[in-house]
Parts: sequence; structure tokens; C-alpha cells
Amino acid sequence: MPDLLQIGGITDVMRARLEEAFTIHALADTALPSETITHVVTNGHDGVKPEIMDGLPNLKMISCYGVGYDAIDASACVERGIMVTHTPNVLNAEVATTAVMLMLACYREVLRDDAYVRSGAWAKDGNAPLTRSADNQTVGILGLGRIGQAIADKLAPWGAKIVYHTRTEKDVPYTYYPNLVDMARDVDTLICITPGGPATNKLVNADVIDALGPQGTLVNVSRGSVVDEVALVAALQEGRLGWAGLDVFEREPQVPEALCKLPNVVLLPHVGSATVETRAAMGALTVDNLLQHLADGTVISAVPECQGM
Ligand code: A2R
Repeated sequence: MPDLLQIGGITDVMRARLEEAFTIHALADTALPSETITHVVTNGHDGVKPEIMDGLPNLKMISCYGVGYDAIDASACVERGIMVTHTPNVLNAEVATTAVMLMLACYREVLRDDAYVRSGAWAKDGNAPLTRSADNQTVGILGLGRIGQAIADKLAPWGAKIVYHTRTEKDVPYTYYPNLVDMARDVDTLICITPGGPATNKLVNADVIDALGPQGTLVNVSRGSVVDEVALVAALQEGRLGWAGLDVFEREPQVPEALCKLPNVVLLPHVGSATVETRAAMGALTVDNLLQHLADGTVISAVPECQGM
């Protein structure tokens, strides 16, 4: 059987299917047969480090369990003729739910009010302070792709007015902002859902955060690298930004202590797509890509860089 290198975790269902077609090797294996590894299964967080890829001379395909593949150098893969696949679409609805959940949790102060009940403050001090309504807000989506559109759809029942910023204007019924600072100035909430990588590094900088302002809410379900975390913490501490709902961080799983101490943030451990149902669908697509590539050299969901291969 061909040799498959496993980087990061896979589910039992994925393993059972892969074991029927591949001999699976872990990165930590002392006797890793680097020369004969033809396939890699990894995830968006671990990716494939350049030094690992360099040590695999017969690598033909990398299947990424996730839609974001910024931890894999796809251009270098194209040069070497290595196919890269990912899992788009099957997680759109779940990540959109996470984004909306973070937005609602910020507006309605879910964590503060939960603590209010648990601490006994309700009985002792009376009703909790009022919160802000999440209805009829102007929401700017940074990255109106597959997931961004799903977020817009999920916000429709809240009467949201959707606007967006991307590099190219889309054929959608929402106002387009070619400039991100201008959009941030005009919205109540900014939701980040671009890919990670150098092109989007710290796209949400101090200028964007200041434009969002003291009444603004920032939600990030994309990559930690998209937001300047130092600028974000400072703005939240100084009241220059109102609230933040964050699923992703610059140095996961490390989260700045200063962020953890702030009352005006909701923090999640990168669980945007992490439900049993959605991870099963992502796992199935990850394995389907590998098995199809093994069978006839084609794949179901190549990353854009590899679509012409
Ligand atoms: O810029 P465009 O026209 O290519 O639109 C894409 C936008 N985008 C950007 N917007 C502003 N500045 C950039 N430098 C930039 N780069 C990309 O992000 C497009 O509207 C959106 C990405 O959409 P999709 O490719 O359909 O990705 P999907 O499936 O929505 O996933 C987005 C990301 C993943 O890469 C993971 O990092 C995360 O969500 O879970």
C-alpha cells in the first residue's frame, strides 16, 4: 500500500477509511519512510512546514482538513507538481453560525449576564444592566466569499444591513467598499472572514480599529493574522473599540493574557467549524480527495492555485 504521512489529528472514521488504502505514518515515527511518502493528510493549523516538504521527494498530494490552507505553501507545491486539496463549502453554515453567535454574545453580553446569575448578583443586586440590541445593525463583511455570504444570509433575520470589502467587487446586492477604513467607519460590526497568509496580514490595523470606534464590534472567524492583535488589545483596553468576539488568535493556542482579562470580549478556542456534524463532512471530503487521487489522479476540491494541474 502507498505511504501516507499524517500531520496533526484525524478522526477515527477518517483513519478507518484511510487504513484501507494507505499505510499511515505519524510525523514522530522514528522510521519514517520519507522516500516513499506520496500523500499527506494535514489540517489548516499544522499545514506542511517547508522543511518537512523538502524531506519528501516523492510527495504527490496534500489533503488539508479545513478550508484555510495558509500553513501550506501552495505556490511551492504547484512548482513541484504537488496537488493540494481543502474542504470548502461543507463548513460554510457552521462558521457562519460561529460568527453570528459571537456577534450576538457581544451585543447581548451573554458572558456578563451568565456570570451575573451564577454569582448570585441577580438576587443580591437586582436586575442586570441593560444591553444593546443586535437587531437592524450595519454589518461590514471583510471577505465576502463562500463563508462571508453564508454569514450575510444568517444575519438576514436580524434585519442587518450588509456591506462588504474585498479586493474585487462582487455581483451581490450589498454596498461595496473599495477601502476598508471607510467601511469600518460606516458599520456597527465588522466581521473578518478572509483567508490568512501574507496578503491579509494585519489587514485590520489600528486605523481600521479606530474607524470602527468605541461603539463598534469586531468579530474575527478568519485567521488571527488578519487582525493586529497588539493594536486590538490596546484599543479595547482604552475604550477606542467597544467589543470583540474572537475565534482565532495570532499565536494559537496562546492567547494574550491582557485579552483574557478584558470584560468586553468573547473568546473561543478556534471552533468555527468544530461540531460533530461539520467535522464529519470535512473529514469525509478530506479522505475522498485522497482516495480519488490514488484511484485516478484527480481530486474533488483542489485549492485555487492547483486547479489547473
Ligand atoms: O479579494 P477577493 O475579491 O478575492 O475576495 C475574497 C476575499 N479576500 C480579500 N479581501 C480583502 N483583501 C484581501 N487581501 C483578500 N483576500 C481575499 O476573501 C473572497 O471574497 C474572500 C474569501 O472567500 P473564499 O475564497 O470563498 O473563502 P471561504 O471559503 O469563504 O473561506 C474564507 C476563510 C478561509 O480561508 C479560512 O481562513 C477561514 O475562512 O475559515
